[in-house]
Amino acid sequence: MFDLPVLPYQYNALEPHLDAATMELHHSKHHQTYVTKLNEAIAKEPSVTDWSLEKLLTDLEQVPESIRTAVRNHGGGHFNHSLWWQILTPGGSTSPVGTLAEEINSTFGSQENLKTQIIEKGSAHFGSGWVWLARKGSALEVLTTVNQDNPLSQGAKPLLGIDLWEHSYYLKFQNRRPEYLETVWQIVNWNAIV
Ligand code: MN3
Repeated sequence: MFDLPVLPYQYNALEPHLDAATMELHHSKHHQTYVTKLNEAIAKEPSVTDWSLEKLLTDLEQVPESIRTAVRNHGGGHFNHSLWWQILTPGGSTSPVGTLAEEINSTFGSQENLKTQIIEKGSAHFGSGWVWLARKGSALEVLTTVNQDNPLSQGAKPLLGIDLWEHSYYLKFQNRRPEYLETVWQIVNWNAIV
């Protein structure tokens, strides 16, 4: 059984960047639905009931076909949103530090260049999905996935993910996805990203 995680802050804590109404709907309705539907799917296949969420997504091709699409969508939704709440913090935190800061500089040239890539790729992504900073082998990369797909299923480890679904920003930003991405960048919790 998977559970909806408790947010590490109040629904209004990310104001004025992300509004309380969006946060409450996103957590208590959207994320809860992913958890509920993931549990319904897992209940049908005892062979995977003791698998961790990471294993379900990493070894997605070994998940029984009868529930694979449900695990992909709702397991992905549960994992992605659990990470999402963790990588945000009121007012943002310090810039990347230590090894990650060095890796970002050597891969992208600067933290500013990483931000530019995230915003460009996130803005250009068609429809719903996520934009990621992920680690594949020893390399960092920026990529997008469709729907609730996760880099784990593509052999990469997600470090930072930004939700591109309209439910994440439409109440406040309407169609202005680049402005939303720029705003999210200001409240990233770099202390949570390793
Ligand atoms: Mn979402």
